[in-house]
Amino acid sequence: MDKIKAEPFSFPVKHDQLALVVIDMQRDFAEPGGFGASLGNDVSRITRIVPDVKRLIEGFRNAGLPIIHTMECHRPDLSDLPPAKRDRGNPTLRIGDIGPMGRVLISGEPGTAILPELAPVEGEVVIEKPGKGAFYATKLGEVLQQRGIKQLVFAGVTTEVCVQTTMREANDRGYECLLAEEATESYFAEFKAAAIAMIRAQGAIVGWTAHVDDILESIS
Ligand code: TIU
Repeated sequence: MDKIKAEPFSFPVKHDQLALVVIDMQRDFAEPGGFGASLGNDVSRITRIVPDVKRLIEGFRNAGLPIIHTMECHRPDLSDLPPAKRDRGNPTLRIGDIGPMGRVLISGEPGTAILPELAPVEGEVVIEKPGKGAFYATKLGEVLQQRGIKQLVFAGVTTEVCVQTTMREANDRGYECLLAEEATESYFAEFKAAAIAMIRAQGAIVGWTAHVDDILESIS
């Protein structure tokens, strides 16, 4: 059996069941004027991981392995936006408001798009999701089942919000999950470190973590 060097122990990779899931690498989380910035965050932390996310995407593309991109966003009529989500906190812009990149986190708006360097290509799955987790109110589970995918490598943002929520949802559904450490980021360095530590604690209670180089070496 092939293994990827990982923590807390090697990841038992099955190449015919493996896919990459890139979570929410959208302008709204990475550029000034978007949703992440409206919450008071330093968005430059997010742009720094783009080269590593890109390396991972290109590695999966070159290996002919499936890639799934997710986008956190809502319908223009806000029918999938619970008031409890819209009204939480004190952002400068709320979801659905008009900002410098169009309506914040609304499907089809310029700011909602995936960063151009990481844009999906034909044949890759794009899942629009109204929640932090990518399984809630989406077709992700069916897509994975139809394709026989049982192992997921995760990249994207933010580590402790949408990435970790989706990993927990996937773990409960029986998927083996591996987080690519350099290809995920948080607005808070200590939250990224804590999320990585809690995911792989207790014998990989939520999943494994590995370096991008070790993942790429295994699939090339
Ligand atoms: N994609 C994602 O993580 N959505 C967030 O709102 N993250 C924050 O950290 N705010």
